[in-house]
Amino acid sequence: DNSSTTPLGESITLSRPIVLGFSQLGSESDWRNANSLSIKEAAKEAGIDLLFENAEQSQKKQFEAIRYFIEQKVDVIAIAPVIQSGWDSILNEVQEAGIPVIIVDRVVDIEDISRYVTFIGSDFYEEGRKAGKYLIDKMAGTSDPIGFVELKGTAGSTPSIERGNGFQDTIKQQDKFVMLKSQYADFTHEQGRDVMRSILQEMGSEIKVLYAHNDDMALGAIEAIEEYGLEPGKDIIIISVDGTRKALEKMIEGKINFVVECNPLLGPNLMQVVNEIIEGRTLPKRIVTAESVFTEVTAEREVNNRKY
Ligand code: GZL
Repeated sequence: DNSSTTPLGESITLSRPIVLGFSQLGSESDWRNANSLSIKEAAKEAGIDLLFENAEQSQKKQFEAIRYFIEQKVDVIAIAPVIQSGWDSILNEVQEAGIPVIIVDRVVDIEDISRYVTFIGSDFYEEGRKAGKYLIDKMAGTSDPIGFVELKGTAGSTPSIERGNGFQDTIKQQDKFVMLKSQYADFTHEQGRDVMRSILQEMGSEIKVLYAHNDDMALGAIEAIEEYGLEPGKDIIIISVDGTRKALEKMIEGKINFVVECNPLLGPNLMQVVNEIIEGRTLPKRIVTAESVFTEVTAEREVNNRKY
């Protein structure tokens, strides 16, 4: 059985499975779908009853899901917040209901961080830095101006903000890199393709590099680049983030040059934290997920291991 701590710190004993309400932000990408599957599988493994609500990238729907969890008197609420802002009042409501909160994947910008127990997610700034360092190494031999395009993820989301900052901070040390365009494409394949199509119409021949904040947008952009008549991975160097199977397959075809891994398999970590909260344990405020990078060489070895 499980013991849970009430806001007053007393411990009570649960003689039933723990109930976790999880507000998932959407199903916009392969990464997101792998993340959802990992959480569902891990809940089953752990014997935790999971109430799973998909907000289809709507913060308003996330609020509705969270109010539903409060009504259902779940034991713990986990949230993957679509954007960083706007969370203070809903988290005050959860606090008043006495339900502990775990933030997953992306970050919330709130006044009082005591509103959540811990944040489990990647260091997106570091992911951006890894992408920038690769580009600096790749272009070390030339001093000619290098025009690049950036496809950004969901506006106001932690991965988009931080992957942008990490990348720009790293390459701005060399003024040969010229940002031609930096546009949002919301982490989706379709918007990656459509936004890249219009950028190519405007300045196709000047583009030497594409930095996409996730694989789905990179894969969409590759379609647009090939339609336009250029060779992705050769005429335009392509750098992406996530490390999905589809991206590694494109890398093996030579159409993507570098992929920074962003690990979606947060399920087991999340369930561990849920159990520890119910047991009344104290937790670190931040749990960083382990991740690496992929090059043409490692893609070959890794591609068949990818679960997503
Ligand atoms: C990153 C996650 C991002 C992925 C995208 O942790 O929030 O959202 O990089 C996904 O693929 O859409």
